[in-house]
Amino acid sequence: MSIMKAICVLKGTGEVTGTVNFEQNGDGPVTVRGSITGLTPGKHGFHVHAYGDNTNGCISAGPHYNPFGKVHGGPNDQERHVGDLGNVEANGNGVAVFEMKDGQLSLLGERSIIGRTLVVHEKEDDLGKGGDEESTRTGNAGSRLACGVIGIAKNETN
Ligand SMILES: [Cu+2]
Ligand SMILES: [Zn+2]
Repeated sequence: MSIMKAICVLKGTGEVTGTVNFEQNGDGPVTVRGSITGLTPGKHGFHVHAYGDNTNGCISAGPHYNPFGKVHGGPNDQERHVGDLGNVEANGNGVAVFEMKDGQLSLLGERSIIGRTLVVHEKEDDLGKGGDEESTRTGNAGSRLACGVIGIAKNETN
């Protein structure tokens, strides 16, 4: 089995910065580990967005990555965008340290997330359960605080 690794450095127009590492063994689930600083305490929506375009900042990354034409959801839902990673939670100092394992992300093949944009949001993602139309598209996660294009990281085989 080969291990594929990817990395993303998050930056925005404000204080929020972070680094996120991705790792996939063969075609298994992707482990996502990272830390983000400069957040307000509490939960913040966290997604892979469709495009690796930051021309006009994080907004150019487009909507959540959704190759199967599904409705927005949470990471543990069947009905979700591939890019829906739920929330990261910042402590009282505004620091979020997290590790998650996701079975829908891939670093390989035609639905690889490499070259797409990772975004952390202003507000909590309601995971599609907010009861309004925006909830089924974005989870009402608000503005995009910081983002970065997911790139190939150094590993054993490259
Ligand atoms: Cu997002
Ligand atoms: Zn979504």
